[in-house]
Amino acid sequence: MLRFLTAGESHGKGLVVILEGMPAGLTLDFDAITAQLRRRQGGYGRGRRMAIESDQAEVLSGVRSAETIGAPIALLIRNRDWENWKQTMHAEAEPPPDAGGPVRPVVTRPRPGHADLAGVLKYDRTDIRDVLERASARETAARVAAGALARQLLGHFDISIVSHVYAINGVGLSNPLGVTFEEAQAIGPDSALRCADPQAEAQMIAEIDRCREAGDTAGGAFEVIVRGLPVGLGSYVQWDRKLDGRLAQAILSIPAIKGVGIGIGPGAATVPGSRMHDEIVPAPARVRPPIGVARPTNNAGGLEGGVTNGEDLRVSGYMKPIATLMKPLRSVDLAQMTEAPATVERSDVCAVSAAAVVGEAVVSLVLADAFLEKFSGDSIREIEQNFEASTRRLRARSQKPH
Ligand code: EPS
Repeated sequence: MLRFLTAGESHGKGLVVILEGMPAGLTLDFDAITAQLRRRQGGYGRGRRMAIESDQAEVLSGVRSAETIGAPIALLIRNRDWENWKQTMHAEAEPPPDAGGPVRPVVTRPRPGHADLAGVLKYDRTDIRDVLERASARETAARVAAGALARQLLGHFDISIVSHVYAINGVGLSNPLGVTFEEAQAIGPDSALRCADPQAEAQMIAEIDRCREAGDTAGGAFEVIVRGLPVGLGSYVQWDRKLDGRLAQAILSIPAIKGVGIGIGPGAATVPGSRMHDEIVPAPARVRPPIGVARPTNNAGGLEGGVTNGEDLRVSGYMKPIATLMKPLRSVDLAQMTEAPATVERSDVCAVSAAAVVGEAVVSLVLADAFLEKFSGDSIREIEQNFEASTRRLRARSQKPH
């Protein structure tokens, strides 16, 4: 229903995303796209690159007078750093006459943990730069821009997406489910790490400082929480329609993410059924979702059978430490086939808070796709009618028989 492709290198001219399947008639807020891009750029532990970039998405197509027209929406995010990379990254056979920046040497020493080695072997390249430029997490800016549009579609139906970072290198909160939607929503735009608990955040910041001083890097964990989802997105009837599987693919496609959890996540393997499953109790006054029942707990994270059940959706992502270490690990110089320290490039020490924002974006894209599947229509008006009819049906069946 909703699909997208991105293009662009980290130090190329810019990033492009084409999003297809957005219905016509949605009024877009361009400032809200910029706000999401800014959120992704922030966070304690980011490197000097983020001081250079000030990401902004130019809308190239699919929108007229701030309203979607049903056509593919193309967005362009220019790389400000391009000016310093023209000599190295020009597309033409020869550098253009105005080419700025130094001519950078060929990169031949792959970083353990990066796509460097597998990439040069797969694509038969000699310069690792041909790999690292596209494998770079800079690409996630394009996904955040597309995700900001998906978020606006969901927001039209009162669905809200938030996130919080809860651990860095194992330091922080042990149970993300203890953080409520409201607490995650209250995290301000200037928050250093986007953690809901100030004490835990101070410890996490100290851990990043410790890593930076040691020439090391840090990974961590975040959780995305979604409120207001209708019941019945996704399906159990076929493997590729299960919403938990689709969300897992989206989260694992974020660079450096090595694990994903839904609700209690891997903890589900450690508790008996009586402590795992969320009991069902009558909730006659509940307006949304209009199903007449609620759950005192939400270990399932809002999904049962791969279908949304009306509770908050809770999806966590586990990020490995950044692969560029200032104190490099052992590697091999592929030009000489001799032992050599891995390449050291300007990089981040920790980017978990950025990954959380990317997590929100990819979750928004998957949910908007599932939403359009269930309430499908070419225009917002058509989708509204389908959504309202479904809500009426659910409300009617949740009434007590007289
Ligand atoms: C990245 C390395 C750093 C990060 C970059 C991802 O960039 P640079 O090599 O220019 O210092 O800052 O992330 C971004 C540019 C971004 O927008 O998130 C890497 O090697 O993946």
